[in-house]
Amino acid sequence: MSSADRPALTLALSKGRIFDETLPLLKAAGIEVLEDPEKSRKLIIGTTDPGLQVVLVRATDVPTYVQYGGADLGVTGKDTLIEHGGQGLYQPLDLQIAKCRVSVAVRADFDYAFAVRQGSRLRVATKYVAIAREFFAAKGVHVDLIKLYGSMELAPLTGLADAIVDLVSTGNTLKANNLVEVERIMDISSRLVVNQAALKLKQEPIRHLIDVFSRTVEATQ
Ligand code: PRT
Ligand code: MG
Repeated sequence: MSSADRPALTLALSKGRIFDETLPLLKAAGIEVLEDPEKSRKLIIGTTDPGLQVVLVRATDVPTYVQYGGADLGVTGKDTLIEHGGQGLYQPLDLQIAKCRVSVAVRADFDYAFAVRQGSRLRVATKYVAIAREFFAAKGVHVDLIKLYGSMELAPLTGLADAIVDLVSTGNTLKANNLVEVERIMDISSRLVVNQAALKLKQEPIRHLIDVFSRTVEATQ
């Protein structure tokens, strides 16, 4: 495909809840995605709008794609955005989707309040190192952070860590692993992020999408 044939806008989404919860916003803009990512192996999906295509990337890669212009826009969790740092990204809109919270959790038999009162050094396993570092520093708690890429719930059960910092939505995963939520660090939802250069060069179609999305978000709150 020559660049002249390429759709004007590329939107980066991750499979799963972000993709699923972005669909209604696109629909409100009169746009339908032409393929189901759970069934197709394609990573670039067309839409009913010839001016817009969707690229499927790992959730943690969405900010990176948009930062470097691999995509013009993307939808990403505030958690992922904080860890990325947000460089090169314009963040015009909280889409109020894929909501959850970042929390501290420990084994049900671990006395977290006591450990904190004692000034003990805590071993904390997490994928969210920036969020955890900032939170415990503000609290004046000394921590050794252990970076993990998934299955954080396992860390306190195996003795790898005293506590985890992880996303919680229903709390069922914690409960199933005999963990309890002891602190709520912040509420999370997903944001629209836009490449700063694209915003200047493709102002009209991007502004249009932002407008429709923001009206739809407002109408559903
Ligand atoms: O799964 P993968 O490793 O590919 O990447 P990812 O986990 O980063 O992506 P994905 O699609 O799972 O999450 C994308 C974004 O969705 C996150 O960055 C959050 O902003 C948002 N989100 C909302 C969540 C949840 N809710 C959520 N519940 N992301 C993850 N979870 C996890 C949670 O950590 C727990 O392990 O889902 C599990 C179930 O949660 P409970 O509390 O309902 O049991
Ligand atoms: Mg996941």
